[in-house]
Amino acid sequence: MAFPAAVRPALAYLALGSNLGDRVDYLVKARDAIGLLPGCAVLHCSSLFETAAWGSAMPQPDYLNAVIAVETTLTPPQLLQSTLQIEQAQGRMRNVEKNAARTVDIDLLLYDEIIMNTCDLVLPHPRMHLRKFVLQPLLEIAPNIVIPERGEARQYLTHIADADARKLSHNSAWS
Ligand code: PH2
Ligand code: MG
Ligand code: MG
Repeated sequence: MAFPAAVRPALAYLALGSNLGDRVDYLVKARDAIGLLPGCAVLHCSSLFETAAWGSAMPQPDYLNAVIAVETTLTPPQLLQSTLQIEQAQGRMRNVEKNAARTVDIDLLLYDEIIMNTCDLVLPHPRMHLRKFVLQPLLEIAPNIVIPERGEARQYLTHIADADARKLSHNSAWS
């Protein structure tokens, strides 16, 4: 009897951020919703890191940021669509100004070693190596991670002038 080939899951890294409302609650709900997607399992969660809002002309509340490692059989576009739906379900407003404060933001950083560049999705995330709020949590759960076509993620940390993200030690389980 012939069996269909097993689908080898991919390993994706996703960045989560929130700087509005109950930030921990939004991040926990986002992570849990990602874990409930078909063919997805959350393998690792970084600590929560508190970070100054980057890239906004007006003052904004600080962010909580984290990175999670997700095993998935969804394709990159399917995973993107699913994360956009989760953001929307959690009250994320789009079509406001760039870098506006948000209840929750879910960004695809890496998907195996895939390199892609479409109008909806660029992998690896084109700015991930420039942001401490991404690299610090990512390196906590994947210290040797390599960014395709860029090299070891850890080498980029030393070049970034942003203030360090502050790791929240009392909240490593996020609850
Ligand atoms: N996300 C942004 C813009 N600025 N700043 C911090 N500290 N953390 C973020 O996640 C963040 C940001 C756009 O997605
Ligand atoms: Mg973002
Ligand atoms: Mg985003």
